[in-house]
Amino acid sequence: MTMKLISVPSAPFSGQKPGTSGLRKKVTVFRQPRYLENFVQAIFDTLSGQQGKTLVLGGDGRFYNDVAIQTILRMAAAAGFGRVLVGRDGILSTPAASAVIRKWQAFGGIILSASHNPGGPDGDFGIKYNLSNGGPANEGFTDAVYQRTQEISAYHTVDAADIDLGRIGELHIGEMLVTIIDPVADYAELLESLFDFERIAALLARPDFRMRFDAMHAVNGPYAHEILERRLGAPAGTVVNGTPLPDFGGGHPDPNPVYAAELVAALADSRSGLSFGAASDGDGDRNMIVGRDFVVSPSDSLAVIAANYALIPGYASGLAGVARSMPTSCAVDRVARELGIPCYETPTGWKYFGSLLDAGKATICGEESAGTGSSHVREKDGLWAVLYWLNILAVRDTPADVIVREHWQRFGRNVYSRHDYEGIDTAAGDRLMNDLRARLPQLVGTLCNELRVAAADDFAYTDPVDGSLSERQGVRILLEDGSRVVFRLSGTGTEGATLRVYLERYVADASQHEVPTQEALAPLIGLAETVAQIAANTGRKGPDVIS
Ligand code: VG1
Ligand code: CO
Repeated sequence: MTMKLISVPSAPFSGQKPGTSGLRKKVTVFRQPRYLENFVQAIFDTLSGQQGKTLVLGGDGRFYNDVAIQTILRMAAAAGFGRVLVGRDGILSTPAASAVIRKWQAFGGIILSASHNPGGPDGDFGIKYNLSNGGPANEGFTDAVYQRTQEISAYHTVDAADIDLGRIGELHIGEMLVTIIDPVADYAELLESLFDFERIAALLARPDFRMRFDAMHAVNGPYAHEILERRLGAPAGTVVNGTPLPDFGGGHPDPNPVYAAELVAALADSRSGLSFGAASDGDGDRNMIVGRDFVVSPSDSLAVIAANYALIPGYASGLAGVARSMPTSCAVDRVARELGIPCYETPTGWKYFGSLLDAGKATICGEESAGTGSSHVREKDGLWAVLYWLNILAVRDTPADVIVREHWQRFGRNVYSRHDYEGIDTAAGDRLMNDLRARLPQLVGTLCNELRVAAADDFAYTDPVDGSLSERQGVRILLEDGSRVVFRLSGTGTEGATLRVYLERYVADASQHEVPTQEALAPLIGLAETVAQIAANTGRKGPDVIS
């Protein structure tokens, strides 16, 4: 059946520039006529060779997901794709989309998500393109898409009605085949191939082990129900907030101590009987690991995961290397040194890990923002991290907090925290960063808040595989004692600017490991204020979120 092609005249919108992870804007912005269409057309115009190929399509189920999916299906038909694999009801978590692209050797994929940002008619929406390796398109591609959005004069679609995505099966839009797939199956099968499910199941069956997984009303609900409760036999009720809602129940689906406070409180209350807690974000790629009265810092989690590779079937043969984003703590560097493997330091954002993973240079990657993952896909993976931890717990028969404390004893503790100032004035954020950049050369060698500055720069990264250069990736102030403070502006927000201040201090002395994090970091917090004049520049007395 051939279908009528329609070209709709359009004109550029300003600001369609992808950030750390795709284009994120308010739903109200995306709902403007031609806004989504322009961006999708710019992606398709930037591609070449998609004729007859397979596209993967799905999203985190947030408000507008359903409308956007139907629009993109019609545009994919007009762009000449031969087939689209779409998750039932338009659902695919970010790591599941990556798994599906890889398994079915698709040409690429479109993921609809604004991740941890709130959803709903007044919330956020987002869209990004992933390449055939299953990973987010690199900067070269996203820059080209942006260029294209600035010169677009029409978008192309076909004359077809919405299709029913509620049932697994095959349909056509014109000549293009639409295959509606179970969003969980391929992903669950992949995780099952990496971890010791029998041993994890035995742990979950123990009367003295009780787990809670908080899906935060976001996309991982169905994944966690299937994997934790059905395949691994965890008792019903292990997964809470497990039904995805278009507005995530009005919350921020961001698994940190502030937005997942309920889970943290439950693990701190001995009457709950819980021994292990975990959560994931809007699109299922971030994770939080909580022991009894103990939130595991994501940077520590990455280090523990790397150090315990030999216990995990999928990794026991060895790690090629590890990689972390620049602001992530150096805890994993110490593990890499001991294992005698390379440790790569990349800019913030998962797209920078892709080339290292593809080239076989790194096996495990992580970010301080609660993202951990491996070469099994090309995205960070929330449930993967949770299963990895469960596998460690099952083999070592040791509570999570003790595992981290023992890790500190062995490697020392990289005390770490991130302070976020959300929704500050954009001009104020830019001014703060520009002032800081201008003063970097003068800072070196000076005594600042009684700490001597050894080096100060704006992080630049040259990809060791393709040689591409990424500049202005965060201002670093490195102190003589090995501590550091990093400043950068978020690239995922949709309102004003968000300033992130990353603080790290290495403490070898085990008798100091239990000093509360913010107390241990107090001199650095003071230094950050002195150097960047945060209060004066932003008008804020303190951070909105401390993680
Ligand atoms: C944040 C995190 C970054 C992460 C990105 C996407 O970016 O800091 O580590 O890769 O979100 O994660 P930014 O630019 O706001 O600091 V997700 O789970 O929002 O796709
Ligand atoms: Co996410």
